[in-house]
Amino acid sequence: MMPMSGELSLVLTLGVMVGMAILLGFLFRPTGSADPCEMNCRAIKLGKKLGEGSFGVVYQGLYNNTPVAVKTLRRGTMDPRDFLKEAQIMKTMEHPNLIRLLAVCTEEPIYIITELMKNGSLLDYLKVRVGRLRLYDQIEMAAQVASGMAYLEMKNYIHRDLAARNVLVGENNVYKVADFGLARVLQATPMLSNQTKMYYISVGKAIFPLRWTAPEAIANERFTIKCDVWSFGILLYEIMTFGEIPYPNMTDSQVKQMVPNGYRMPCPVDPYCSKDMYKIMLDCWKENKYDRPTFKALKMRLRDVSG
Ligand code: ACK
Repeated sequence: MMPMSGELSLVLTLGVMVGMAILLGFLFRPTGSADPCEMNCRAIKLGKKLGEGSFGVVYQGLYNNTPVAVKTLRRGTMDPRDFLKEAQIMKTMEHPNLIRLLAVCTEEPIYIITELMKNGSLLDYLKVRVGRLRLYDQIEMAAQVASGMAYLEMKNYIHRDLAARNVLVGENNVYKVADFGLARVLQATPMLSNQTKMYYISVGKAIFPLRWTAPEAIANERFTIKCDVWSFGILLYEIMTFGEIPYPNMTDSQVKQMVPNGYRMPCPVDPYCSKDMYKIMLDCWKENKYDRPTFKALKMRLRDVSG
C-alpha cells in the first residue's frame, strides 16, 4: 500500500467529518414541518371545551403561553393536504374584523389554532340578548362584518360559509368573521353529525349551508363573492331576528324549490327591523348576482343607516 501524504490524509479526515455532520444533521433534524404555518401538535395545551362546531369540537388552549381557540376537525371532514394549502392563504389574511389564523396541525385530527374570542359565536350572543340590543348595536355588528368581508373581496377571496355561527364576538363590541375559506376544502362524509345536518346539505361531493347559499351557487356548484353577498343578507336577517333560523316554518325542500323561483323572506317583525335594513337584505338577495352590492358599498351604506 502506498503511504498517504499528509495533505491527502487531511482532506480525507475533513471529508469524513463533513459526511458525519451531514448524517447527524439528517438523523436529528427537527421533526416539525418546515412549513411555518404548521406546528408541532404537542406544543399546544388543550383546556376546557368551548363548544361543538359543525365539524368538530372547539377547545380553549394555550399556545406559546397565549390563550387561543383550538378547533378540532372530525376525521374525514377534509383532506389534510388540501387543508394545508388553503391554510397558507388563510394565514395571509389580516384585518381587524377577521379571525387571525395562528397555526395549524395537520396530523389527524386536524387542529386549527386561532385567536380566542371571549364572547363566542354571534349566533349564541344574539340568542341570549333577544330584545336587549339596540338597533345601533345591530347595525354596528353588520358594519364590522361588512368591513372584514370587504377586505376578503379586495383580496379576491371567497368565504363560502358566511353566517352568524361563523362570526365571533370579542370584548368591547368587536366582531370578527371566522372560518373563511374552510368550506372550500370540506368534503361530504356519509356521517354528518346532527349539528352539521341542521345547516348543511350534501350536493355531490360538496356540502352547502342551504339556507345561506345563493340559488345559483347550489344550481351550478360555483361560488363567487356575490354568493357571499347573498349570505350576508341572510346574516342581516339573523342579526335582526336575534338568531332565528332563516326561512322559519319552511322545510329544506321548500327552500330549495321556492327561493330560486323568487320567494324572499318578509321583513322581520317591527320594532326590531328597520325598513333600511330590510332594503339592504333585499338588495343582497337580487336574483341577478351582478345587481347585488359589493361589500365595499355595503360597508359604507351601513355606516349611513341610522340606528
Ligand atoms: O358560541 P360559542 O361559545 O362560540 O360556541 C361556539 C363553539 O366554539 C363552536 O363553534 C366557540 N368558538 C369557536 N371559535 C372560537 C374562538 N376563536 N374563540 C372563542 N370561541 C370560539 C363558539
